[in-house]
Amino acid sequence: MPLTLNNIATQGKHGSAMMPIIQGVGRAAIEISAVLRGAVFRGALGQAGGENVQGEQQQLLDVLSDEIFLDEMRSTGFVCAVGSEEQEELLVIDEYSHADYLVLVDPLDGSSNLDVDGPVGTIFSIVKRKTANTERPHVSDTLQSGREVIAAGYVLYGPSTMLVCSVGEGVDGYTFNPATARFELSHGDMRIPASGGYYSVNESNADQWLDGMGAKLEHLKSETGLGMRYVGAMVADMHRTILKGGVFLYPADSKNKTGKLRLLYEAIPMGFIMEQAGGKAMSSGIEVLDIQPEALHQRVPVYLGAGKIVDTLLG
Ligand code: P6P
Repeated sequence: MPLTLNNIATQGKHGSAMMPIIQGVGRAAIEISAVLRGAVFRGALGQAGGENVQGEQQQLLDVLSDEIFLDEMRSTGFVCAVGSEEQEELLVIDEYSHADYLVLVDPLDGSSNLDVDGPVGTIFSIVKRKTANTERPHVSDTLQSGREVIAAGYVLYGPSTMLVCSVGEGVDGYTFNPATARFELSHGDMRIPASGGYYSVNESNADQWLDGMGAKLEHLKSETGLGMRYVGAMVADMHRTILKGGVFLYPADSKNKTGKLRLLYEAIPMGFIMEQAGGKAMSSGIEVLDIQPEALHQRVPVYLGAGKIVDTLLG
């Protein structure tokens, strides 16, 4: 009998509390996957016409994925608020504003890949509120370092739909099985290889990188001979890095002086997963999970991969 997301309840001291929320993520993933696969027939590809809080062109599917995710978090009954890449402010779930947990989410990561049928993903992390349950959840509840994350993970919408997650007891990958209409354990105890794999970066930015990253990357390439792969969707690049080895990086550059990727719903959840998979998660001179967040949509540079390779890169 294959293990399903119910397996999460057996993992560590947080598993039983996290299972219903991650099952909600799984329901959202199934709905989003179905929407993505039929989007072209409903004219749902393309831009929504507005910009998100990041100043990026919102895709129609960004908006729809955000709505689906929020609705499934509401249906768990255990989530009091959601911080989303697509929403400027914290979204309080009024009917459950007394609940214990908040979820940070990038509902549709890499959505610029959609109109070329490339892989995209959902990235999430779960934290316990700091405010009393009798109070209204506040954005300060989300400003917790990665060391306080209870669970995190991602969904990869590729040839198959995978949900990869951790409650602090290692990393497990579940693949959606169309025959049974549920996620089933397919990649138990995912661990990043210590050597080999690829370096993964948008190298077209190299002449704009800060912190001497151009020379550092050339040093890594000469020391390791690693090949390069880059999809342009963090979830896909990170998933390959965990399975095949290497390093994913997005340095600060002259356009994005504090980095492009968002701390709360990209760097921290992916850093949590990378550390749980035996890898290293660095930002500028500090481990990602040690950064004290100051704002919901704060950006940071990231260097995520096998420990020795990250150390060779950063020196
Ligand atoms: P670039 C997608 O927009 C995203 O937030 C990540 O998923 C991805 O790693 C990165 O930005 C890609 O950025 O500048 O290479 O297109």
